[in-house]
Amino acid sequence: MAKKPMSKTVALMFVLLMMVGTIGMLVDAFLKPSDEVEIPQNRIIKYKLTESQIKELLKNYAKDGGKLGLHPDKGSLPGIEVSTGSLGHGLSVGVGLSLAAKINKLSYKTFVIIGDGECNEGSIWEAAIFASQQKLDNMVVILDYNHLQGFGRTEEVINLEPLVGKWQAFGWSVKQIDGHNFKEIIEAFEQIPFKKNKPNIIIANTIKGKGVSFLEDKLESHYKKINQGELRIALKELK
Ligand SMILES: Cc1ncc(C[n+]2csc(CCOP(=O)(O)OP(=O)(O)O)c2C)c(N)n1
Ligand SMILES: [Mg+2]
Repeated sequence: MAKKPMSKTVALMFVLLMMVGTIGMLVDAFLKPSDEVEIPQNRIIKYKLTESQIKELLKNYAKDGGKLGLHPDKGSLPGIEVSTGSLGHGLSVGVGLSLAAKINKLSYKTFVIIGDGECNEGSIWEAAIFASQQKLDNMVVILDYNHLQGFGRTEEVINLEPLVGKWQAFGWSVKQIDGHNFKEIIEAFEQIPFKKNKPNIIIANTIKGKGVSFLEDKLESHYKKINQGELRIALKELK
């Protein structure tokens, strides 16, 4: 038996993931401090990297043979349980894990972060229909609604509106929050499941690159590599 309090660190992790525009997937159990649940040991992500290991990873970032690729690669590093990065795949994997929890009567929840541009993928909607048919109220999606994707504004590429109505029509229980507000993030997590037998989606309204003046809400921030001078400015602005 493992006891797992919900922590602000976890919420911070989600915010950071959203800020850097990462589409990732985490499987874990979020519980009120008084709750207890049996979490399968192989689902608990435990790892800590030393400073020199981090430096080594960054030195070989996105290089042939490097462990830290542009997209998460299963097996390259501890904690990366599935390869994602091809938009639209993570949700299907997450839905499968949620279904497995139901079948095996395990109490973990599955959290999947998806982007608004990622919702252009048909596989997102296929997974969404399946999750509601299976009544996966242990499934939580956080949709990073920053209105930007790789090559344009979401409204101009493929407009998702009315977004709340779409997810509701697909059988999900929807909550909208300010994705930069810790209080709202934590409150939303604490209310899961929003409704019995319905999968949950948190639509997090965000601003891409928030906090860094030359990246904030800028299309070019997506593929931009910042230089040393810009790095100094960014770090100063984020303090
Ligand atoms: C199937 C697929 N098509 C295209 C890409 C290239 N691509 C990577 S990120 C991205 C934009 C994603 O936009 P969004 O989901 O809104 O994420 P954000 O950049 O806002 O974090 C694109 C088109 C990809 N990774 N996978
Ligand atoms: Mg986006």
